[in-house]
Amino acid sequence: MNGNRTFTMIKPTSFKNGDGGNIIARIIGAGFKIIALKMVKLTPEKAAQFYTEHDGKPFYKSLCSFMSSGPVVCMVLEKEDAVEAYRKFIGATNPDEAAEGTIRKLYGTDLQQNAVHGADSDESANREASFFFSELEIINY
Ligand code: IDP
Ligand code: MG
Repeated sequence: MNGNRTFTMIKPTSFKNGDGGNIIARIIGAGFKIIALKMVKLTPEKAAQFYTEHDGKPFYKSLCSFMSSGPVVCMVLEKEDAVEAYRKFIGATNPDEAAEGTIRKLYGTDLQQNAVHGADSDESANREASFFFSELEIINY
């Protein structure tokens, strides 16, 4: 059975551009319940820790530098089959390949600045939620 929680971040450029509010409104409109939310500015080291699975890939350093270039908005979301539903909602990694109406298609500008992060498995969702939030900060309705 799939879990009902996922983790997401609004990436620095989308927040800087003023798209944060619209993205959050769309997330809520699509039926995801926000059960944790905070804004943080990562250091390059913290970003590297968060994206450790990509260590060694050609885009790793640039990704960590980008993700620490400004504030990100972190959220834990609840919905049935949350991870899969959210990945579908945000669209493909590359905004050019993302389906019409998805967050990355609407707000992403290139492969790196693709508007939002979305966890890729229940295991990642749990790890990523714990990376940013304590138990007290995740609301149990
Ligand atoms: P995902 O965000 O759809 O799960 P991942 O493959 O996990 O995609 O990559 C993490 C992030 O790294 C992407 O969201 C994107 O910002 C960036 N990224 C992935 N592949 C490339 C690339 O080939 N060039 C530049 N940035 C990339
Ligand atoms: Mg990923």
